[in-house]
Order: sequence, then structure tokens, then C-alpha cells
Amino acid sequence: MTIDPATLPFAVEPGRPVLVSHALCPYVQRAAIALAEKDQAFLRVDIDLERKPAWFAAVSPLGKTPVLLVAHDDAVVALFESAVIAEYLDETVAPRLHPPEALERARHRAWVEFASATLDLIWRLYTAPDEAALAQHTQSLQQRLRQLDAALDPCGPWFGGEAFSLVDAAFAPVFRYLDLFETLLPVDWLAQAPRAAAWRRALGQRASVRAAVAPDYPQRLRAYVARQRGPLAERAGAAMAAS
Ligand SMILES: N[C@@H](CCC(=O)N[C@@H](CS)C(=O)NCC(=O)O)C(=O)O
Repeated sequence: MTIDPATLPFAVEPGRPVLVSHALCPYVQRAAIALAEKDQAFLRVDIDLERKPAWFAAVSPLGKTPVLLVAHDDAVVALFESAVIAEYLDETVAPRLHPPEALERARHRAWVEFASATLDLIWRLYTAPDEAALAQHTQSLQQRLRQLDAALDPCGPWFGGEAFSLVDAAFAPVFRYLDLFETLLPVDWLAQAPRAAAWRRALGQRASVRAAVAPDYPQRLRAYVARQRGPLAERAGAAMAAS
């Protein structure tokens, strides 16, 4: 999709793509982590998804973040969908984050899809309408994390072993939700997933992962969850009131 740069309220310069973002979006974090791992300069433009600016409709056909805007000739090309953005970056900016071997690369793509399905489940969990639904989604998420554990490289520290990959970028935002949920629910999410627990710790230390959100992300995420309906939202609201 080609955009007239004059319609945008910021410049998209050659060699400095623009990541159109939302402060809490886990899919944005994937792209931000990939950009940082590649040491690629970029401008991050956060928008309010509840009040989308007019120019956003032209760059995002699905009305979703992330979008990567890339200068091309005299125009700007808008890439949407986090997996597409990550793959484009991986093909054009070193170092490669995908494994070199086709079968292993396909396996990694499959686990990026698994990360997206896990994010859907997390959304169902924090919008669960009652305690029974919350308990059911909690169990489902624990089961997902056990499946993930079994797919991890036994030696770590990353999903595929020694090399940080796009699967690592896809799961780092998943673990950020657990940081909040642990404060609201008496659940040990990774009790039966020891490799995933170690992986989560390693991701939490990674500079690219830390830089993918602002310092006030935990408070903003809690406030966002508190604005939803259901038992987890109520717990988040109570925790905010107590702090
Ligand atoms: N499949 C998309 C999912 C992106 C997505 O769901 N983004 C959310 C924010 S995290 C969004 O923009 N939702 C639209 C809205 O809230 O109006 C991707 O991987 O990029």
C-alpha cells in the first residue's frame, strides 16, 4: 500500500522506518523487539486506538497496530500485520533472526502463530465474564504454557537455543501479561513449565525486550485491564485503589 508522505503528520525518512504503535499492544512489541535486535533506527509513533487519527485509516486497512511505514522512492509503503513486518525486517536487515534451515524456520513460524493464539486466550482471560470462565481460561493458559515448555530448546536460553529469534520476540509480550496476572490471581503459571520459567527470566533481562515498552507500562496495563468487565478487571481495579 503506497501512501503520499504529505498526508502524514511526521516524516518517514529513508533508513528510518516509522513504527505506528499503541503503548500496550503486544503485536507492536514484536516489531519493536525485532527492530532493536537489528539495531535499526526507527521512529515510534504511538496512537490512541480509541480515538484513531484520520491518517491512520489510510495506512492500516484493518485499523490495527502495528504498521511499519517504509520510505520507498518518493512515496511511503505501509506494511501491516506483525508477522509480515517481522519477516520483512528479517529479510532486509541483518542479523537474521529466523533460523537458516527451512524446516526449523517453518517450525519457528508455527510457534509465532501459537504465540498469537495464546494472546487471544489471554484476552479471553482478562475479559472473562464470571469466575467460572476465568477458572476455565486460567486452566487453558496453564495448559498452553506446558505445551510451550515441551517445544523449547532444552538448553536455552532462547526458544531455539543459543540464537535469539522471532519466536522470542513473539513470546516476550505474552510473559508481560503474566507479570500482572500474578499480582491479581493466586496462580503459579509456570509451576509445571520449568524451561518456560527460565526462558521468561532470560527474556525479562534482554535489552530489546525491556525497551519495547515505556517504564509506566505495568501501571497502564493494570489500568487498561481494570477498565474491562469481569472478575479480573474488578481485581485490577481494587489493586489500583489500594496502591
Ligand atoms: N494480527 C495482527 C493483530 C494486531 C492487533 O490485534 N492489534 C490491536 C492492538 S494490540 C489493534 O490494533 N486492535 C484494533 C483496535 O483496538 O481498534 C498482528 O499480528 O499485527
